[in-house]
Amino acid sequence: MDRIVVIGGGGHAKVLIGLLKKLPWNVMGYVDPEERGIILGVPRLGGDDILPELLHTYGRCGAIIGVGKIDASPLRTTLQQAVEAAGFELPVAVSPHAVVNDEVALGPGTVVLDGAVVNSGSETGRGCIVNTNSTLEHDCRLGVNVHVASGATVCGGVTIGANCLIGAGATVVQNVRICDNCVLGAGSVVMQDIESPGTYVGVPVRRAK
Ligand code: JB2
Repeated sequence: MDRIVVIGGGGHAKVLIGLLKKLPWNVMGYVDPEERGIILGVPRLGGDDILPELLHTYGRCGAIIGVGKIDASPLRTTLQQAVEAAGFELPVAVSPHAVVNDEVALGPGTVVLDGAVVNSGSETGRGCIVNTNSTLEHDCRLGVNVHVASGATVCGGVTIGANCLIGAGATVVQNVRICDNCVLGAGSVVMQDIESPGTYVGVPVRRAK
């Protein structure tokens, strides 16, 4: 069983640890600048400065970004690039309770959580989150660090740019294109292309800021 360390110790990390424990990984612990206590039986190993020592000790380790996102921040990508440059492997983690259909390509570090469906022909960039009970329909293209939050529905042929957050329960109708760095509010509905980075809310969406 391969060793893995979780980067971050908050809410998203807790969900990931729960998932990794069902998969053939030995979860060594999590790293976080703050002490978050034992999470589902998994200890804090220290801050990010301990990562080189882990590699030195164990030789081969995976890392997964447990810092989530509720905005268009590129932090997850920065963290992922840092651990990859340090020599950690970046697995894809798919819940045994998710469905990933044919001809799907998931970028390194992407996670697909319980109840999510990724339909045939879709691709994600590096470090995406396809969260609980969300749907990514056929032939979608996600850039790096996109979070499709719980219960969101992305219909067929949609393209979503880097760093976007598709809020919980949001719907993006078929063939729409959303540019980089957009945040879509919970429950919003996108029926037309979005061409400017920003925050969009409502049904159909309007720009909030
Ligand atoms: O540079 C960092 C760093 N920056 C923040 N390195 C490491 N190793 N950890 C970092 N963190 C840590 O991420 C914080 O100290 C904190 O413990 C954790 C963030 O936890 P929080 O619970 O605030 O958010 P989250 O990112 O885990 O979860 C958000 O995104 C998820 C996708 C939440 O809103 C969740 O509800 C959501 N499901």
